[in-house]
Amino acid sequence: MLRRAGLALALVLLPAVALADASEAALRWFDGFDQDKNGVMTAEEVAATADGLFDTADADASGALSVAEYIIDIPKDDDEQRERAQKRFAILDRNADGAATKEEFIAFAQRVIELGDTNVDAQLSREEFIASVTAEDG
Ligand SMILES: [Ca+2]
Ligand SMILES: [Ca+2]
Ligand SMILES: [Ca+2]
Repeated sequence: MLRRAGLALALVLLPAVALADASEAALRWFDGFDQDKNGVMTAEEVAATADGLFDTADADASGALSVAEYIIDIPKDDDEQRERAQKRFAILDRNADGAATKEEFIAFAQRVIELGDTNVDAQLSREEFIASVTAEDG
């Protein structure tokens, strides 16, 4: 359960992702966080990435993403993708106030690190990440 949650959590942070290439998208997601490209993702990198992402996606500079801002890259006629993205947004928006704050986003990404960090060094390596998103339940 926990291992599958890793992929689910990763996808929550990627609004516009087709399920078919989920693993590839998850790796892109990881590389996006690994800002110094050393193959390891840290909480510090998560926070820095969240800053950049919110600067880009937060169109009205409210300090939080609305569902409209979250799904902005998904074509308007792609109802299935929009519905999935809206479900992911609801997971991200933990207190369900209709706004995904940077704090909520960071808390989420940190959970991904914790779930995948099998050697408990407070860092998520690319190998740990791959293992956590590709593992099947036993
Ligand atoms: Ca890194
Ligand atoms: Ca919220
Ligand atoms: Ca680790």
